[in-house]
Amino acid sequence: MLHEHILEDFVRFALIQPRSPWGRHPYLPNGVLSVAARCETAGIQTLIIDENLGHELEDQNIRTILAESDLIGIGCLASPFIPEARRIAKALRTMGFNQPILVGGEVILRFASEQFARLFENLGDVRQCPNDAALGSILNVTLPSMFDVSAGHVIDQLPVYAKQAYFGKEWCLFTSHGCAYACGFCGAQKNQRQKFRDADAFRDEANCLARMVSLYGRGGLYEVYCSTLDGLQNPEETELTLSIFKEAARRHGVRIPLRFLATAHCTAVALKRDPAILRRWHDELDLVCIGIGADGPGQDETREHKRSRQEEDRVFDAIRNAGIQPEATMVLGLPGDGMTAVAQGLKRVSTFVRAGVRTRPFVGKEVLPGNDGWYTKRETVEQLLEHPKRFRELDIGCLGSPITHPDARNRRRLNAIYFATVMALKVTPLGCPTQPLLPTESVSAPLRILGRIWNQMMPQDR
Ligand code: B12
Ligand code: SF4
Repeated sequence: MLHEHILEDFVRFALIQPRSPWGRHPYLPNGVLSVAARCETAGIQTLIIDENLGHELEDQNIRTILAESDLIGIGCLASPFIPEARRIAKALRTMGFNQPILVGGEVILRFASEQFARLFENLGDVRQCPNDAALGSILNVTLPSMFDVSAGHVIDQLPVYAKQAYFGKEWCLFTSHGCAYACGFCGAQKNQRQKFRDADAFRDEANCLARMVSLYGRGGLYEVYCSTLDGLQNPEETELTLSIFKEAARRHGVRIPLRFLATAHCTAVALKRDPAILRRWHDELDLVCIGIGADGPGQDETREHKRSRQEEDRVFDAIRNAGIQPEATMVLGLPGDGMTAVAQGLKRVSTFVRAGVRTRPFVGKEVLPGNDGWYTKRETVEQLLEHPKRFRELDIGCLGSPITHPDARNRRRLNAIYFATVMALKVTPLGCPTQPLLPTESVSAPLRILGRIWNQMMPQDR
C-alpha cells in the first residue's frame, strides 16, 4: 500500500499517551513504547508524554518538547480513548502546534479511512496509522516490525517516577498478537494465526522488565496480564515465551505471577495432547490465572469455535486442579437478549461461584470498532461518528446506555441486574475484579455528572 510520506527528513517524534478517559491511571503504555523502540532503531529521536503521569500539554516543559518536535503521535488503544485523542489533537491546534499528527493503536486500525477523517476533520494534517507495517512507509524509513523489537532501551530511559508508577502496580506483558478465531462480537485482530515475538527481542525486553520489577515493584504481587489472546491456541510458542520470561525473572531475583486469556476449546485440546501442561506452567513458569471466555447464552451462536458447557466446566476444573485460578470472562445482556437469556447468564454466574471460578461479567456491546456490528449497524456507527464522545460508552465495563441498548425498559432492567450481580460477587470469597462504569454521554445532565464522579474512582483495567 502506498502512503504519502509525512516528512522527508525529520528527527524528533513526540508520542502522546492520552490519559485514561476517567481520570489519571498510569499503566505501562505498550503501544507508544513499541513505536518509540521501532523508531529509535531507525535513528528517529522519540519523546514520550504520558498524561497519566501528570504530563499536561499546557506545562512549559511539555510545550517545549512539542515545539521542538517535527511530528506528533497519539496512541489510541481502544474505543474509550477516541474522545481523548480528539481532545489532544484539538488542544495541540489551539496551542498553535501545526505539525502533522499521526494517530495509531489497536482501535484505530479498525476504522475505514473516511470514518477516521470524520473523527479528526478540521484539525489540519491528522493521519491514520492503518496497520503495523504501514508505519515505516508513512514515516519514510525502514522500521522493524513490532514483533522483532525490544522496548527495553526505551523503558530504561524513562524517568524514575515513571518507572515507579508503571511497575508499582499491574502492567501488561506484550507476548503475542492476533487470534485464529473470528467471534462476531470481538474487536481484536482476529481470523489469523497468532503471531509471537522474536525470541531475542522478547528476551531483551523481559530482562529489562524483570529488572524494573526488582527495582520498582512493590512486592510484585500483582498478576501481570499477557497480551496473548488465547494462551493455549499455540501452546509450544506460549511455553517458549513463558520460559524466556521466567528465566529473566529468575536472573533478577523476582517472581512475577502471570495471567492470560484462553478459549475453553483450545485449552481442552492442549490438555488432551499434554495433560501435565497446566501444572507445569503453574509450578515452573508462574502462571497463576487463566481467564476463559464464557459468554452468556445469547452469544453461543456467534462463536465460530463451538464449545459446550460441559467442556467449559471440565476446563475450569483442570485449571483449578493445576493450582491456577480459573476466571470466567462473561458478556451479559446484548441488546437483543431477553430476560430469559439474562437469567440463564446469572444462573451460570452462580455455578461459577460455587465451583471456585472467579467471574468477570461485562455488559455486551453490539457495536465495537472491528466487530460484526460495526459493519451491520450503520445507524449506531453513524451516531458514534456524529457524537464521538459516545465511544466512551462502548467500554465493556460500562452499563448499557441509549447508544448501546436503545430499548429503555430492557436497559434499565439489565443495568440493575448487572450492577447488583457485580456487587454481590464482590462479597464472595473470590471477589470480582469488574468495576462497572456509568454512561456519561448519551444520558441527561444529572446522570452525566454522577457518572463522571463515579467513573473517576474506577481503575483502568476493570
Ligand atoms: C494490555 C491491554 C489493555 C490494557 C491497556 C494498557 C495500555 N494503556 O496500553 C488494559 C488492561 C488497561 C486494557 C483496557 C482496555 N482494553 Co485492552 N487490551 C490490551 C491487550 C491485551 C494488549 C495490548 C498491548 O499491549 N499490545 C502490545 C502493543 C505493542 O501493541 P499495540 O498496542 O497494538 O501497538 C501497536 C500498534 O497498535 C501501533 N500503535 C500503538 N500506539 C500507537 C501510537 C502511534 C502514534 C502509532 C503511529 C502507532 C501506534 O503500533 C504498535 C506496534 O509498534 C489487547 C489485546 C491484544 N493482544 O492486542 C487488548 C485490546 C487492545 N483491548 C481492548 C479493549 C476493548 C479494551 C477496553 C476498552 C476493555 C473494556 N473495559 O471495555 C479497555 C479500555 C480501557 C480504557 N481506559 O480506555 C480490545 C480493543 C478492540 C478494539 N477494536 O477496540 C483488545 C484488542 C482486546 C480484545 N480482545 O478485543 N487493555
Ligand atoms: S473473543 Fe477471543 S477467541 Fe474470539 S476472536 Fe476474540 S480473541 Fe479470538
